[in-house]
Amino acid sequence: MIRKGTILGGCAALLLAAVLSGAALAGSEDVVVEDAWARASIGTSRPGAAYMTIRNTGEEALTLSGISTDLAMQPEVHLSATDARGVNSMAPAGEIEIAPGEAVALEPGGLHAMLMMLQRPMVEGETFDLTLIFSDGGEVRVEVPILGIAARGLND
Ligand SMILES: [Cu+2]
Repeated sequence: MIRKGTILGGCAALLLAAVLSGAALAGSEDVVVEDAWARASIGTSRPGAAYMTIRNTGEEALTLSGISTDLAMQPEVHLSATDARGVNSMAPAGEIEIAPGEAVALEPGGLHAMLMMLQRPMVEGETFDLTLIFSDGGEVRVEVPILGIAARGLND
């Protein structure tokens, strides 16, 4: 599994701080992932993207700090935006806090799991594993089904 040094370092520092202060860690076991899906790719020259709803059913805020998958060399959570002139762009979303009882939607046109440097084509009908990494050091593995190349959502 590929993890960035900064994320690892951040986790270690956070864990240490939590242990030293005796604070309870917000549990990534409280994470429920719903409706994960991705679109088939044409080969591997363009990045892929995955979408899902990440729900925090716990009592404390959770922070999504990164993602990993062996499907892509450089997986990253991105945020798409359209400016006043109608120009689309996207950028790394950074850390994403999910309040207790709230959910964050990764969906076309907004937040998405960007899968850069695909290691193999994303083939319709197959699945791949994506791991959500939280700032408490917890990880949640998600099995993502790959839909057709023109899919706009799970039921569409
Ligand atoms: Cu992106």
